[in-house]
Formats: sequence, structure tokens, C-alpha cells
Amino acid sequence: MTAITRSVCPYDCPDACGLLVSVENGRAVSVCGDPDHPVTRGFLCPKMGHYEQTVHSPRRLTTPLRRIGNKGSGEFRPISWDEAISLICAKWQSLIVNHGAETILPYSYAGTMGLVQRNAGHAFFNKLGASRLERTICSPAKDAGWKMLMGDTPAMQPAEVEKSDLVILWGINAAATSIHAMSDAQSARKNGARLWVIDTYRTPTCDAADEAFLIRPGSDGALALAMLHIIDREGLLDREFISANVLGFEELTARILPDCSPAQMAEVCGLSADVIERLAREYARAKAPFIRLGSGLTRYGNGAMTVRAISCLPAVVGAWAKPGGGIFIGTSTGGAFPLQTVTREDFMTTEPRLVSMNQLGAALTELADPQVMSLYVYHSNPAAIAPDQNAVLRGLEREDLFTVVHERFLTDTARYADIVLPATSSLEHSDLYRCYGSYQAQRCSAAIPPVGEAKSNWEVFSLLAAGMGWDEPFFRLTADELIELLLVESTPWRKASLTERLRQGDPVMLTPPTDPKQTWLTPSGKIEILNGRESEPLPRLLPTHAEQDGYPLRLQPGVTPFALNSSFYEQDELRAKQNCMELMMNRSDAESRGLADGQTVEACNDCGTVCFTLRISERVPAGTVVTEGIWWREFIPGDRGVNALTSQRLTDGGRGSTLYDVTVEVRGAQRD
Ligand SMILES: Nc1nc2c(c(=O)[nH]1)N[C@H]1C(S)=C(S)[C@@H](COP(=O)(O)OP(=O)(O)OC[C@H]3O[C@@H](n4cnc5c(=O)[nH]c(N)nc54)[C@H](O)[C@@H]3O)O[C@H]1N2
Ligand SMILES: Nc1nc2c(c(=O)[nH]1)N[C@H]1C(S)=C(S)[C@@H](COP(=O)(O)OP(=O)(O)OC[C@H]3O[C@@H](n4cnc5c(=O)[nH]c(N)nc54)[C@H](O)[C@@H]3O)O[C@H]1N2
Ligand code: SF4
Ligand SMILES: [Mo]
Repeated sequence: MTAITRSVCPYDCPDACGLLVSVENGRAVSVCGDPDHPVTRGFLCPKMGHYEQTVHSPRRLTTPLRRIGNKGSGEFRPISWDEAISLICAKWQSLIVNHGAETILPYSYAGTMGLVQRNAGHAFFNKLGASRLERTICSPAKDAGWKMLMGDTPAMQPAEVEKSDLVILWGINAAATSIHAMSDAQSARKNGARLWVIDTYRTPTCDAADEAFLIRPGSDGALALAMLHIIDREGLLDREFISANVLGFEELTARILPDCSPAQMAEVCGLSADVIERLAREYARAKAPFIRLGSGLTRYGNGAMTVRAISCLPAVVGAWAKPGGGIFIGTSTGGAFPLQTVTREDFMTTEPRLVSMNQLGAALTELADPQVMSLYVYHSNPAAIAPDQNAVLRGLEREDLFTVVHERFLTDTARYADIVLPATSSLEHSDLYRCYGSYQAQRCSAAIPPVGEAKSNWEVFSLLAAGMGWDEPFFRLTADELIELLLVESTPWRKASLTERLRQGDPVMLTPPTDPKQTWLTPSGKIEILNGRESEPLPRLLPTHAEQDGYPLRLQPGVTPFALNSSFYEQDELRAKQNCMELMMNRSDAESRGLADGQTVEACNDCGTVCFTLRISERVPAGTVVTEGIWWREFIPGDRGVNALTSQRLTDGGRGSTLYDVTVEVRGAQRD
């Protein structure tokens, strides 16, 4: 008999799709998109089409494991949960007594986005007094740049795009990363809107647009400032909107824009001055221009400043006042659920040190006081996804580092663990999800029993709390009881009737407490182009980090439609659809280096050297090289992945990763 259960896609994707899971004899046999879910509308991305192959993959970890070989060798023997928990707690108790709890570092990110399972470790590590992890790998510079201008103003409704007459997908590869936003942009186009894409190479998203503008990596701030210069010079401003809603445009025009002529900025961004002029005029003359801003352009040393400069555009042309106009950077619905009831900041008795997840390599290899002596990794794969892979692996190789990894698969990171714990997939536990690409939220319960002896993140922290001898009743709650804590009070975002629907498993739409297009939640109540609280009071041109590095080619370590960060590599068919460790290069760059299509090459910089297969491609402009996907090391020809080329440097705002701010040289190589 087949039963259909509703669930939610748990991955780090803006859409948080509603799923319908067909279950037979306790096994998921197929998964499809929920036709009644307003974002999903019955279709899923290629990654999730066969989620059952991830859930029931022969590669799933099914018992706890203890290391018997060298670190990284992947040699383990099965042990019981009791033994695993006792070993971990005994080690931690001894570390705490001898060197203090800050020697223990948790590392987690977004393997699951569910509010309970994602945040399951916070209460435990707060009570333990462990070092805290600054979870800033994705795009905090985007939020920082937005906040400098817009304060706490919530995001506009992304579905308004359908009313726009000019849609700009800016630094977002929506065809791969946000397929429902792509579909909305295409609907706008069917309604007569023009669709532009601004990217650094010709992605599949560019193919779906009316026009694609390819610019130099990290130079969008220059483009936006030049557009502002032209809009000002030509008087294409909405003066009425500016005088009622904007603070500091006069200062911008007096102090910054004079040095941002199209001719000057053309040299920075690589578009011609004529094209910049046209972009600015057509943007300003559109009735309701809509920008959807991705994360790609934020992962640079100037990422926050770039977002700040681009976000001035809708303010000066008054796009905010028009249905369909504005800029969408992603929703932030933090106020919708009282997350502190799960994270329990009140369990902290001291303020332990903060370690940036972007600098794990340094945290594990450089002398610190106290030195990190134990790492607990859950729902993240830092050996693959964190910047500066060589430093991370050097750290993970340390014999004196006690590493525990809670995972669904034997990932690059799990291979270095002393103890591996098997994790449930999202179909095996309950959770409450909210989107970051729209205002949807949905809760779901387990659709199938755990595979093997797998346990959820929350269950493991309950066991660890018991193992530490804590009698705090909080740690004995179930995941369903924690979800109930998140739902019990209504908030301005969520009235009581919505909460009932959430309890029943329906997808519901949260409502921001203020109108995102009319109320500016800044100290002045205006859009603050001038923000005197920042060390940089005005948006201006900032260089990227890698400009100083001296390597001739910009490297873009981008995404593939067939994986999500380092997730989904367990599925053979999805792997087969990707080009493994391929480096795309423009013909002119290949010819000047004497390189041929299909040959083995090495890309190198100060961080490391990585082996690729060269693909000559006109999709990539001269001066830029691109590789897609974050491969597991077991599947690649060399022994380092793309993050051996990325650095631990941080963004200008938000302390984010600068994963795209990379330069390299590329040369021919022999494969062993
Ligand atoms: N299929 C798939 N989907 C995913 C993911 C995945 O790995 N695969 N990852 C998920 C996660 S965690 C995230 S954060 C989101 C990210 O999704 P997006 O917001 O789309 O971000 P990216 O794909 O990192 O980058 C978007 C585009 O920006 C371009 N870009 C890079 N630098 C610049 C620049 O300086 N200027 C401009 N204009 N463009 C630039 C890149 O070439 C890329 O095409 O996607 C999520 N969805
Ligand atoms: N070169 C390069 N590096 C990047 C990026 C890039 O575009 N290029 N993107 C960056 C971005 S935007 C992000 S957000 C990060 C993402 O980095 P991560 O959040 O580490 O993402 P994943 O690689 O998807 O790894 C998640 C792991 O969690 C495991 N998992 C899934 N569900 C559960 C669960 O319920 N419990 C437990 N214990 N484990 C679970 C999965 O098996 C998987 O191995 O990567 C960053 N790194
Ligand atoms: S990864 Fe994104 S698009 Fe794909 S099913 Fe999940 S939420 Fe939907
Ligand atoms: Mo991300």
C-alpha cells in the first residue's frame, strides 16, 4: 500500500518546497512537488526529483563508527550509540577539567534548514561553555549592505515581480539556485517585461534573458555608482520620492558621484561606457523596475558596499512607490518564531570566544589560547565547503584533535573523524521550516522510520546532555515539543489562525508587521544613503581583496544545477550530469597560455594548487575562469577540491566569506 505524506525540502535553498512523499512499507519510493504549495506549484528542481535515492542510498551511514585507521583514511569499525556517547562525554569532561570548555568548537551550518534540527546544538554548547561559531559563510555581507541603507525594513513580496516591466536578475543564477524565482521572472516576461541578467559569465540564467551583461567579478559597485551618476546627470530622478523618503542623496551627488563617470567605471567593470549609459537610462525610465539580488556578488572584500550601492537605485528612481518595483534580497523572518526558546542563550554563563566558520583552518592550525582540541561537526562538510581547504585539512589531520562528525554520509569531513554518528534525513524527523526566498512556512513530521540506527540532531544533543550528567528538563523534550514551543505564542508575523494551519502541516504565508515598501525601519525613518553611524558614511567604490594578489585570472567557484554545495554527490545520476572538476576558460586566455580543450591543467595561487580538465568556452569572458560544483575528494582526479584556492579573508561588512574573490594562474599539468 502506498501512503502519501506531506514534507518539506530541508536544503539550503530559498524555496523550501512542499513535498509529497510516497511511502511503501516504511520506505520512501518517490517524491514530487506539492501542487498546492504556493511557491512550489507542483515542480521541484532536478536535485530533489529522486530524493528517495539520497534517503535510501547504499552510502547512508547506519551505525556509529570509531576510527581504526589514520585520520582521513576512512577506516572505521561500528560501535554502539552507548559507547559513542560515553567516549565523547568522557573526552569532553577531561578537556573541560584540564583546559576549559572553550577548547571544544561546534561546527554546523545548513545541511538542514529546519528551525529545530538546524539549531539543535545551540542550547547544548551554550550550557557547555564551548567556543561559539560565527555562522557567516553564506552571504552576511548582503544583509550588512542592506542594513546600512534600509535598517530593519523587511523584504518586499517577491511575487510582485510579475507586475514589473523590467526585471534584473543581478548576481543570481536563478535557473540553478532559485528555480521558482526564475519561473516568476519568466511569467513577468510573458506579461511583457524585459529580463536582464548581470553576471560574470554566461550562466543558464543568461540564456533565458533578453540581455545578459557580463562584468568583472566584484565590480558591481562600480556599475551601480556609474548608473547613479548618469541618473543624476540626466535628471532621471524621482525628486518627490527622494525628498519624502531618502536621506543623503545630495551628499552622494556632491561627494561620490563626480568620480563615478561611466568612462571611469567602465574601466573597472569591463562594460563599455555606452552600455552603462543605456543600462542607466532604461532602468530609470522603466515604470516599475524590479531587481532580484543574488549572493554571488556579495562574496568579495567589497560585498557589503556593493549591495549598499545597488540598493540606492530603486530609491533614487522611486521604484519603491510602484507595484512591481523595488529590490528583493531575500526574506528574513526572524521575528516570526521565538527561536530563543530552542537556542537558549540563557544557558550561557560566560561569553565564550567567537570563531569565524570562514577561518576554521586558522582556528585549527594556529596557536590560540586555548587551542581547539575537539571539533564537533554536524550538518556541514567543512573539509569540502570551507575556504582554504589546505589549512582545514592540516587542522583535521592533527592527531591531538578529537573530532566527532554527525552525518548522513561519509563525507570528506567525516573521513577525518575519531567518532562518526549516523544522522537522519529530513524524512525521518519532524521540523518547522521557513523560506528565505518568500514568506512561506510549514511544519512536517517524519514520513518514515530512521534508516538503520540514524538519529536526528536534536536526539543526539539530548543523549549528549544525559551523557554529561545534566538533569535540565529542557534536554528531555522531544523535537515535536520544541516545535510546539516555537508555535505556542502568536507573533505580529503570525496570527493564531495561521498557527493552527501550521500545526496541521499546511504551508502558510507569514506577514511582515510593517509594509515593506512604505515604512523604512531605520533610525531616521528614511532610506539612509547617508548613514553617519557607519565608518563609511556613503556608498563608494571599494576594491576587492584579490586585486592585490597579483594572479592574472579571476576564478569563479560557482554552483551547478545538479548539486547543492557538497550535498547530492551521493546520487550517481546527479554526479553523471556534472562535468567533474572542469575549468571553463575563454579561448584567448587558453591560446595565450598554449592550453588545449580537454587537457589537464593546474590552477594555483598562494592558497594552493588544484587539478582540473580545461574546457574552452565562450561562456566565459577573457580574464575569468569558472568551475562549478563542490566535489567530494573521492570522486576527483587530484586530491584537492576548488576550496584549496579560496582564502580565509572576510568581507567588508558581516564578516562573510570571500569565496568568489579569488585570482589564479593556470598552467598545463600531467595527471598521475
Ligand atoms: N543548484 C544549486 N542551488 C543552490 C545552491 C547550489 O549549490 N546549487 N546553493 C544554495 C545556497 S547555499 C545559496 S547561498 C544560494 C546561492 O544562490 P545565488 O544567489 O544564485 O548565488 P551564487 O550561485 O553563489 O552566485 C550567483 C551568480 O553570481 C555570479 N557572480 C559571482 N560574482 C559576481 C559578481 O561579482 N557580480 C555579479 N554580477 N555576479 C557575480 C555567479 O557567477 C553566479 O552565476 O543557492 C542555493 N541553491
Ligand atoms: N567553492 C565554494 N564553496 C562554497 C560555496 C560555493 O558556492 N563555492 N557556497 C558556500 C555557501 S553559500 C554555503 S551556504 C556553504 C554550505 O556549506 P554546508 O552547510 O556545509 O553545506 P553542504 O555541503 O550541503 O553540507 C551539509 C551536510 O549536512 C549533512 N546533513 C543533511 N541533513 C542533516 C541532518 O539532519 N543532520 C546532520 N547531522 N547532517 C545532515 C549532509 O549530508 C551534508 O554533508 O558552502 C559554502 N562553500
Ligand atoms: S532544493 Fe530548492 S528548488 Fe529544489 S526542491 Fe528543494 S527547495 Fe525546491
Ligand atoms: Mo549559502
